[in-house]
Amino acid sequence: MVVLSKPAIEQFSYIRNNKPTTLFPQIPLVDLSKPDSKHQMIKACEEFGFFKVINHGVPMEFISKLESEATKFFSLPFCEKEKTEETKPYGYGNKRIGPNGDVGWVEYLLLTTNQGPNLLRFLSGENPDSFRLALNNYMSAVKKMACEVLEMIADGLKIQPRNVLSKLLMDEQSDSVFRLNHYPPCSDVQPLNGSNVIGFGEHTDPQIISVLRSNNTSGLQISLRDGSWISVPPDQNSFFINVGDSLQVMTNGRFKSVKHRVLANSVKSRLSMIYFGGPPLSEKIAPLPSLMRGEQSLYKEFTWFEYKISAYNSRLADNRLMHFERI
Ligand code: GA4
Repeated sequence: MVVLSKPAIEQFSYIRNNKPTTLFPQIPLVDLSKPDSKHQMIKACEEFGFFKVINHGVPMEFISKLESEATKFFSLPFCEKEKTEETKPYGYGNKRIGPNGDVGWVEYLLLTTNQGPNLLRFLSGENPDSFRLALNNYMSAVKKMACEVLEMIADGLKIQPRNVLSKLLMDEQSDSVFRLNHYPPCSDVQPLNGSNVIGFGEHTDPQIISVLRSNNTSGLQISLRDGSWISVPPDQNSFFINVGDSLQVMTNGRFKSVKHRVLANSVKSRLSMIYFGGPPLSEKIAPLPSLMRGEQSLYKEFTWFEYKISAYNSRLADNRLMHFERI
């Protein structure tokens, strides 16, 4: 069993398992092979900023290969995993999330996606080539699916050209990132009665769109508009799509970036893989003109670089868009 390095229990936050206050709503489900999927996506992005996709076209062999490579990687001794530390924030991380004091019951590997042959050069372990191949195959397939989703969203919003959003992910300079999160079971930390240890604290994703897949372990929760939290039943054969802060701005607030968090499981390990589709650093993040119909922008103009700098000066749970809203 993998245990995270020296947990100082007081560092971790706990969440009381409060009973649901609202009727448990269904997580929106979008079948990518259905003709009306674009309309369902728009509705889900407006209501939840979150939905699940099936018939996604990502080959199962890519998914299971990466899952088994990642499992092997996280089972290595700490001193081996540590060797893959890169220039912050990239590489291997353990408990510490971001530079400003956030911690979670999690270890992870954070990678840039657009480094060509240089990609993952720092990976160590028993068979780094096979891990690299699995990562590259998975990331390309998931990026393709993310672009299809963004093109369907553009169609659903009746904006042209339909690649207005997907081209930002396809750009050679796109600042997209990829994250493997491993949440070991936390049986050695005694959860207070009826409470859970936080694996990854509440936050919104800064990018345009995030595509998440996990093994069959629960833990992911999303926050609804009324502030209540609902648990997302795990489904290892599907993907979950999150609206990020940048897409909230590009739709002038019509879509909301979804606040989410992960609770650690006391029995099972959770492994998740997340592709965060982001724009090039120099890209201006502003509402798409064709969506404005005479409206005022809710946001000041800023570049993705400026937003990223500000994000890395924030704590995980902060409302990062607040600084960019017009008063
Ligand atoms: C949240 C989404 C992605 O995991 C991430 C995270 C990043 C990090 O772990 O380095 C951040 C976090 C995330 C938002 C605020 C800042 C930056 C940690 C943190 C405290 C890779 C990202 O892009 O933003």
